[in-house]
Parts: sequence; structure tokens; C-alpha cells
Amino acid sequence: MKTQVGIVGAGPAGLMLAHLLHLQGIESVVIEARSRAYVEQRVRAGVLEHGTVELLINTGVGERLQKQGLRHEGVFLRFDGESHRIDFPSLTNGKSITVYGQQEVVKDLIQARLNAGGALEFEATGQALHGLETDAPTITYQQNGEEKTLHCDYVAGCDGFHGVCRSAIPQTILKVYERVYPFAWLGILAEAAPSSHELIYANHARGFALHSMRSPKISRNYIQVAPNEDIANWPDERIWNELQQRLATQDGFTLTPGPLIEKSITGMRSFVAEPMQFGRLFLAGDAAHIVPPTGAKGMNLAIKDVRVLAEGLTQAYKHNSTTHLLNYSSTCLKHVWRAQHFSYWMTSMLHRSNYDDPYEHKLQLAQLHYVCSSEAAARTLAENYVGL
Ligand code: RFL
Ligand code: PHB
Repeated sequence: MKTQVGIVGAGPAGLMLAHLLHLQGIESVVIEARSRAYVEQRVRAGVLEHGTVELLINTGVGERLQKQGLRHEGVFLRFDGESHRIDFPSLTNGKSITVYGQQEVVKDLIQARLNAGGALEFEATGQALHGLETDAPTITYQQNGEEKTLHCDYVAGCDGFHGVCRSAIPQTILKVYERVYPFAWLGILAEAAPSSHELIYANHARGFALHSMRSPKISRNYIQVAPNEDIANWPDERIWNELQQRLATQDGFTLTPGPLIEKSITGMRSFVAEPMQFGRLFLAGDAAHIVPPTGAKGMNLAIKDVRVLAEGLTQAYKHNSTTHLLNYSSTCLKHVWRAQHFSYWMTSMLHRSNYDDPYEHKLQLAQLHYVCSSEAAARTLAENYVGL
């Protein structure tokens, strides 16, 4: 098989790249390790930045998003039993965010890909990259018991944090920056009407909690737990009880419970691999960087990367200019590090990293009061949250 761009991974990064390239008349093949059903059901992100929403709409994949997405103009920060609202439009020249599940974005992009007649290979495993320093790289893999080879001009490594592409960059070249946090998130998806019309981020003595949603009938909640926590220790009732305690207010907020659809624990990590390019290989999204989910940045960053990559590839194919492509890594690392800082800052302000450290808690409260009382500080949160 031969194509122009070989894309490894059918997450938001890989699928959006294939879509943007298709709109420019550039051919690609997307190779995905899992099945279509698996990638369409995987519950993950929920918050789309203003620019992500605009891109999806402007490139023709925003129809369901416009019907089903929930436009939010603010979030609540909750601490000391009180809620404080950060208003996005007034602080960011009218911008907002949209709550729409990542798996819905993935479904929309898969549908667009299939409608366009583009190649999308599911259940393809054992990927290996070859000839990245030549102008004719190849990707080998297995599918249906057959050995296959894809010949291409460029390889896009969009295979997430646990993928194989990043390790194709020699250790002598790749520099990794990393922080692992001493806590994890236990997340639930529940058949329960949201108890607030906007997201609530809570700093509580018992640990962080987040109330989010997917639709008027489905809520999505998270609580901070120990990194090595066993999900078996968390029967549904204990989770609801803990959420209620951490989200409680002096004026009696009550959380509506309901049957769980999904429950899982995710570790929290900050990670950047530099450079994001090696020869003809370009890493995008979680394959190159991870942020803790507190700032809701991961998927949005993945989309930003492939926007830059699609532009670089378009310049290379249509205008015979590789300047954009050669600057790919340095261009992306600017937005990557901004999001790294914001995610780290939100995470540090809202979680208990040491329950025996009253000084840490006092500092967090001082920062939260500042964010909720100074317009300059509130704007810093708002403009980063809706996307710079
Ligand atoms: P993905 O989504 O991991 O997709 C990678 C794809 O590659 C496949 N793959 C391979 N395919 C072929 N060969 C191989 N060797 C392969 N190895 C892996 C995988 O099966 C998969 O289909 O990466 P991508 O596209 O870079 O997208 C990144 C986002 O998924 C991620 O950053 C977000 O989910 C992070 N995130 C959030 N981001 C936001 O923007 N807003 C949020 O509100 C938000 N909330 C979250 C989150 C992530 C969370 N978890 C579970 C980590 C909340 C949570 C709890
Ligand atoms: C979600 O709805 O899944 C969600 C919302 C906000 C975050 C992270 C996840 O910061």
C-alpha cells in the first residue's frame, strides 16, 4: 500500500489530521490498533475550547456538535463551602467552551472519513516505523493475520501516550520532561441529570472534586483518590457520598445520584517529549505530551498540533516549501508549554498533594480568593480555559 501521509492512531489527533489533509487534497491512511467500536466508546474528555469548536464547525464536522453540544459561558470554583463563578464572555471578548464528549468527536470524524472514502484501518497491530531519515519511510503492521507495509512520504505519530511512534526517536535526541502527581482521578459517568448548569471545580479538605456532564440526562463526576487506589474499594454509594461531601455548600447544594454507566481510575501526569519531529516522523497529541486533566486541555492540544502539521504538509505539497514543517516542533512547543503551565497551575491550586500540610491548603485558598476577586487573575484563568 502507498499513500502520502501514514497516520498511526485514530484518536482525535489522527482523525482530525486525516480530515484536514483530505480537505487540502492530500491523501493519507490511518492505522488504528483497536476496533471501531472500542475507539467510539472510550470515555474521556468533555470540554472543547472555543477554537476547537470553530475548527470542527468550519471544516464541516460540527453538525451534531451544534445540535447536542452544551455551550457553557462559565465555571464555578468552590471552596470553603461557597461557589464563585468565572464568567468567560466578559473576560475573553465573548468566548465560551462547549461540553461534548470526546467519543462523539471521534464518531463524527470517523463518519466524515468514511463518507470521504478515506482509508481507515482498524485492528492493525504490531506497528514498526522504518526509514524515517529517508524520503520514503514505511510502516509495517499486522492485520487479519497478514503482514502489511504502508509506504508513505511522511509519518504522523498520533498513537497516544502508550503508542510506539515516540520510541522511534533515538534516546540520544529525545528529551523528556515529566512530573507524576501523588494522586489520581476516579471518574464516573452516570445516568443522573446534572446538578449544576455549569462545571464545578471544588477544593475541599477531603480532596478535589469535579462535577461535569455530557447531556441534560448524563452527569460526569471526578474525585481525587490515591494514585494506587483499587477501584474495588469504591462501591457506587461511597463515590456519591464522597462527591456530596466535597461539593457541599453552606446553602445546601445537593447532588443528584443515578446508576453508573462507567467508572475508572486515571493517574495524573505532566509530560513533554522534545523535539516533536525526527526526520519524516511528526508526533502529535498525547504521543508527544500529556497534561493532568484539571485544565481540560489534552484533546484541545492534540487538535492544535495537527492544525500546525496539516498546514506544514499543505505548504510542502502545494507550495514546495518545507519551512513550516521544519518549524513544526518549535511552533507546537509554544502552545504545548503554555497548556502545561496552566494544567499544572489548576491542578496545584485544586488538589491536596499532602493532607498533612496545612500551609499548602492556606496557599491554595489565598490563590482561589485572588482568582475570584481580581479581574486580572480571573481573566488569566478564563482566557487559558477557553483557549488562547
Ligand atoms: P488518543 O486519544 O490516546 O488516541 C491515540 C490512538 O492511537 C491508538 N494506538 C495505536 N494505533 C496504532 N498503532 C499503535 N501502536 C497504537 N497505539 C495506540 C489508540 O488506540 C488510540 O485510538 O490520543 P490523541 O489523539 O492524541 O488525543 C488525546 C486525547 O485523547 C487526550 O489528550 C484527552 O482525552 C485528555 N483529556 C481531556 N482533554 C481535553 O481537551 N478536555 C477534557 O475535558 C479532558 N478530560 C482527558 C479528560 C483525559 C482523561 N483520561 C482518561 C486520561 C479526562 C480524563 C479522565
Ligand atoms: C469532563 O467532563 O470529562 C471533564 C471536564 C473538565 C475537566 C476534565 C474532564 O477539566
